[in-house]
Amino acid sequence: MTDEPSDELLDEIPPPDELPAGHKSGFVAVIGRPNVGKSTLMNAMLGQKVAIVSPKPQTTRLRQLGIYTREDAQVIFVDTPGIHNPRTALGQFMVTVALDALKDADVILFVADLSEPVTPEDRQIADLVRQAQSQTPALLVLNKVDLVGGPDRLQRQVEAFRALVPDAEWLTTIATTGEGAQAVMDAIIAKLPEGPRYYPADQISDIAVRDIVAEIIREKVLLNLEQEVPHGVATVVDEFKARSENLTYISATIYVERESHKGIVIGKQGKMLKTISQQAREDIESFLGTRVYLELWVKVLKNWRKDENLLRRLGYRIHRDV
Ligand SMILES: Nc1nc2c(ncn2[C@@H]2O[C@H](COP(=O)(O)OP(=O)(O)OP(=O)(O)O)[C@@H](O)[C@H]2O)c(=O)[nH]1
Ligand SMILES: [Mg+2]
Repeated sequence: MTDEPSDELLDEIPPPDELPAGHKSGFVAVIGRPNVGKSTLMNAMLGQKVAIVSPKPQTTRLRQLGIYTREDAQVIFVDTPGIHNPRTALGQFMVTVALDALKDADVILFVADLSEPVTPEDRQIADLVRQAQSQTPALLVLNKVDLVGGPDRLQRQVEAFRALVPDAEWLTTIATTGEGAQAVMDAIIAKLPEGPRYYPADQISDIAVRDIVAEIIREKVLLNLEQEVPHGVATVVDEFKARSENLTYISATIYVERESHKGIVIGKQGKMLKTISQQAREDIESFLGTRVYLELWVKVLKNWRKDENLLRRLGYRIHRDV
């Protein structure tokens, strides 16, 4: 036995120099308008929670990889922020992130919410997908089938969405239960080109552990607070220390845009912050596999969403290889 679990995992999958003939790999851009279930679907296909999820639109802000490795294939999902008409520098950044992922993709996964009527945003995204299709195969995933209603509406909805990208293969899913996720994975692998394993077999994401921790804290803010506040919230982990094998000390800051929002996040006698902290700590503990001592601070950073310098300071940067 070794204390490094990665070694055990690697034992099950052959090393890169012994990949079977015909090994497939590539990048899958997961795109769609906000709140359709892109991150939930990616987590379902990976069988692990890599990306945070919430009922509020514009939950995902950063491009985030979810890496799935099996013996004969490696699928690298690129979860992206929902494509929408941006009103702030943050929104503009998020849409750029999504469009960049589309350019580099080997397969496009266009996710739509089958329970809602087709929106202008769905049409805009469909235009992009159709343009890309001459070079990149696309799959249309019709999610939230459980919320559609009777068979007549189901058929009408499927037809309306299929008409957006008539040449794309389509599938239906319930991302929250994982129904249909395996079929989507199989359809993706069938479309991937042959290629090497780009990432080690035990790597599930490209985002640093402390950034995942910051995202978990932001998820709890999103889940507990009403519409206006969470969209102006950014979270940063300031300190992350293993105090012992079994205890991790984490200090993090929740940035808000206004003084009044600070009071809301803290709540009466600190109650709201306590709830956020408890829920975050539980998730971080199961993610890290250690006990966690979590210290949270709330600070005001006026109008950070409109300020490009502050955006960069908070980690919202476009990464370009060239
Ligand atoms: N009933 C139902 N709810 C779903 C399904 N898939 C996702 N949801 C819910 O829809 C909400 C949005 O899910 P997300 O995965 O955060 O959506 P997203 O497309 O990543 O959203 P952004 O990151 O904001 O672009 C969450 O509350 C999910 O639990 C589904 O198949 N059925
Ligand atoms: Mg998301």
